[in-house]
This record gives sequence, C-alpha cells and structure tokens, in this order.
Amino acid sequence: MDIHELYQALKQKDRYALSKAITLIESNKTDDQTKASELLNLLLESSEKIQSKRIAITGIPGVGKSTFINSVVKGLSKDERIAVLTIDPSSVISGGSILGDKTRMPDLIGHPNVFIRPSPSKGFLGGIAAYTYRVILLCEAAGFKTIFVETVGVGQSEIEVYKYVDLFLLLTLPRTGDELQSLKKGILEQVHGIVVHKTDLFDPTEIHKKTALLKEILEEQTYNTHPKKFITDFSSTSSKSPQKIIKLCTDFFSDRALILKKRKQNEASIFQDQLKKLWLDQLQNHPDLKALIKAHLHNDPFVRAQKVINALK
Ligand SMILES: Nc1nc2c(ncn2[C@@H]2O[C@H](COP(=O)(O)OP(=O)(O)OP(=O)(O)O)[C@@H](O)[C@H]2O)c(=O)[nH]1
Ligand SMILES: [Mg+2]
Repeated sequence: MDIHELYQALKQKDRYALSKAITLIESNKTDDQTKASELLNLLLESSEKIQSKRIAITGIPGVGKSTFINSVVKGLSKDERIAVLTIDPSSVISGGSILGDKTRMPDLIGHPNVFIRPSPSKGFLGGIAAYTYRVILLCEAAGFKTIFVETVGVGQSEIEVYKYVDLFLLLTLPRTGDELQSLKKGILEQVHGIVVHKTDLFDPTEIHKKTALLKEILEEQTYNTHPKKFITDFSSTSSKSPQKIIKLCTDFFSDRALILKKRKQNEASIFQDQLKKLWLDQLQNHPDLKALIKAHLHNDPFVRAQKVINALK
C-alpha cells in the first residue's frame, strides 16, 4: 500500500481509506507500524490548519454517554461531518463485542456524515490513549471536524484521554456519590465541563443540590483554568433539544488560539509521558540491573537507587 496514495484518498474524504488507515495503525506488524508512522507524519504537518473540535465524554458505566452523544450529534447540522470513537466496555470484559455502544446510537448508525468506530480496548501498542490520538488525527484528515471519544468509564485510560482532546466532559447523575470516586481518580481536576445527566429521573431539588456542589468543585480546580469551563444539566431521552449543550460547546471552542495553545501543552506532556515510559522500559530491561541492585542491597532504597543510576550512566 502506498502511503502517499492513502493520504491523498484520506484528504478526498474517502471513508474506505479512513477505515484502511485505522486498520493500519491497529496492526502490530513492524512493517505496518513503519507505514503508520509515515502516514502520521504527513498528517501532523497539516493538522494545525484543520479547525477541529476534539471532545471526550467520560462517566461511570450506564451514565448515558452513548445516548448523550446520539442526542447531541442529532442536534448538529446535517452537513457537519462527525466521528464518534467508542471504547466498548463489553469488549474490555469479553475482549470482543462491539455492538453495545452502537445500539445506544440508533440515529447515528448509517448516517452519511457520521463515522463510528469502536476501538480495540486492549492489545494496542502504546495503550488506548495513543491509539485514540492517532485515530483522531486520521479522522480529521478525512474531513471529520468534530470528534467525540466515548471513554470506557473505568480505569486509568479515561484520565489519560484528557490530554488527547480539547474538551473533556464528565457526565454524572444527580444522586450518586460518583463525584467522590471521580475526585479520587483525579477526573474532576481535569474536566472542562460537567453535565448532570438523566434529569428526567430526579426531582429539581436534587439536581440543583448536585449541580451546586459540582460547580464549587469546578471553580476550585487549580490544574484546569480554562475560562470557558461549564456545568449544566440535561436529559438525553426527554430534553426536546440539545441546543443548550451545543451552545456551551460552541462557546468553549470560540477562542481558537487558546485551543491550539492547550494542544501544544498537551502534546509536550504526552511526549514527556512517553519519554518516561520508554526510559523506564529501557532501564528495567538493562542486563546489569539485577546485579547492580544486589550489589547495593546494604544501602537504604534512596541511596541504592542513586547508586544504581550512577552505575548505569
Ligand atoms: N431516563 C433516562 N435514561 C437515559 C438517559 N440517557 C441514557 N439513558 C438510559 O441509560 C442507559 C444507559 O445508557 P448508555 O447511553 O448506554 O450509557 P453509557 O454511559 O454509554 O454506558 P456504557 O457505555 O455501558 O458505559 C440506557 O438504558 C439509556 O436508555 C436519560 O437522559 N434519561
Ligand atoms: Mg456507551
């Protein structure tokens, strides 16, 4: 497969080429990996010019992430090209099924301007986040201007994903203690927006109480200082229109320079993470490591670590 041809086909908004390119980056074969890197380099050169919006939706299983995406996308202009990347929780457990999320997006299946791609939840070199990042770039190259990523709702990958998107949106319910769980996992430090969801099932006092509590937490965030952070409530099954959500999102993306600045910062942080990961892999696989540790066992762990590092320099 010629990479330049594939790149040109992507730019022609060819969906088949997009699927083919994603399959290429999913491949663990060395030859495919080389080709995928070549393609990604071509994409990176042009990615800044693309006025895309990258949005991740996170929240506990069953909070309504897929239904929410279905509702919001349905409310967008029919001409807008939208990609939805889902990581199906059932595939995390069973390692297989990709049907779960699609059944919650009945209005998007077969839609000519919507591209849905379930992601492999395991087995991808570099993990879910690296995979997601690459697929986002591919979708953008193929003319998809808004990219939704539905996170799996459990584990570390959902926190990592915030670096790969512009808007990290948390769905939560009016009556659960899941904000405490989220706080523990650091999610509330990273989110830009919170939607108190399934409001049709709860009474207004409860919704108000939960919203006020989360608003306070959002305002106190020190890590995330985006000026357009927001909190709102919504029902994906009974709200007549998702326009209030769409307006908040549009507003969030209004300062393009800020979005691009944040992307650069995130990219630098992704690079640092990767560097640490590779460095650690290299260190752990060093043939002398075991012997060196043994030789310095009489030292306390801090001194021992320093001596081992000094010896490996
Ligand atoms: N009453 C009510 N039910 C909703 C709403 N949104 C989603 N649901 C229902 O909640 C259930 C779970 O919805 P999903 O969209 O699959 O939730 P999810 O967060 O994507 O779930 P996972 O992908 O399994 O993590 C389904 O039965 C939906 O019909 C809502 O706003 N109100
Ligand atoms: Mg889902």
